[in-house]
Amino acid sequence: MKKIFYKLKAPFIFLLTLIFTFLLATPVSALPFTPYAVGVSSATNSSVNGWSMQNTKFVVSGLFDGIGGADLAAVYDYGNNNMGIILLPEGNVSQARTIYLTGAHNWDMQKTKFVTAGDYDGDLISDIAILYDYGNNDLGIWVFSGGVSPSLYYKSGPNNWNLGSTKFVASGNYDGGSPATTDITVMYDYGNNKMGIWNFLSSGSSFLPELNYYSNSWNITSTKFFLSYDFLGDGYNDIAAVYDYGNNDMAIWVFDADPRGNRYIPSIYFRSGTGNWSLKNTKFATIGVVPMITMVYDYGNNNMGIWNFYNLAPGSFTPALGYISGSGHWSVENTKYFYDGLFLNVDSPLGAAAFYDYGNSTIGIWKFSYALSGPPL
Ligand SMILES: [Ca+2]
Ligand SMILES: [Ca+2]
Ligand SMILES: [Ca+2]
Repeated sequence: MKKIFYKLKAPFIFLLTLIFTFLLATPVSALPFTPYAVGVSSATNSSVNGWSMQNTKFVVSGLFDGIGGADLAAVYDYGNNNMGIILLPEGNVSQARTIYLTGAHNWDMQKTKFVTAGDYDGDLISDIAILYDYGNNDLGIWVFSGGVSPSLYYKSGPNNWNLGSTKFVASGNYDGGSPATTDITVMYDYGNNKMGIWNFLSSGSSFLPELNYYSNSWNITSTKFFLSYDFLGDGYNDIAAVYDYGNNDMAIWVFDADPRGNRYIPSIYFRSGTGNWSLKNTKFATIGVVPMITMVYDYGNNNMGIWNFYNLAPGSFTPALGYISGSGHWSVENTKYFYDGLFLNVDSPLGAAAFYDYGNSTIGIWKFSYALSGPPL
């Protein structure tokens, strides 16, 4: 199946580009992404001896082994309450190895609610943070640093934190500081359109929660994506929230981090207008290093598009189609995770990676190398 991806014909792509340009009334520049596969696992050739997508509960990206480019890491359910972390160096399936196992009866996968990655202890190697539900509204945040035992950075205590009301979690350095420790930012639903953005500020060994934004007119069920990035380039990670106004009208809000004022200042950077963007068809949104927000769009008929929203000027995003597979070439439904930027490609430091489920215990990691100049197709 994978070979069909190489058979895309340029005129076909050009025609599709024209069609979608017309349909979306959005500017389309050159197509800067070229996909290639870096590994496909199977029961016979994978070092992890087969791969169950069903047991893959979370996948995060980061610089986990300190070598080369960014890696992927999967939080994997081995059964019997045994949780493992599998490292995929630079996304290479053939080099996948389990780097941590809790051991049987030591970890309840059902209570593992959110997984995110960042450098929480400031040693320049990415760590994995897991938000764990102890029941009775008692939240624990465990940090797994490379090669060492996990450490409980935070525990709210009973009746202090409802994980059911915790809707989005992202990692980013909200407050700057030295060493630069990554903090965890969450969007919390207080009900009745009341929303709060909390930061769990990292000291390097613990988290201190702080409420930095509160709104009584924000509908969390209309919020589709929540991303952390320093859009304004002042050293403090801002938040982008992708919001559905209905009637295929989408907006990207940016919450400008102002840690010296213990607050965020929100504004709309992009709004598609009615009939121009379906968030139901938008499966992933991620951050690029250009800087940009990248979204994976399902056109139906196994036709997948990658859109880049470039943050070229303060206060705005400019959308451009980065890649389109063509009908019958890519199932968005089978695409389970998608990551952008973060040096995922060693040979091309800007790119994206998709975690693709072929069924029958076979996964593929597809990379999209990014070229700033010239269309490769
Ligand atoms: Ca670290
Ligand atoms: Ca910090
Ligand atoms: Ca900022």
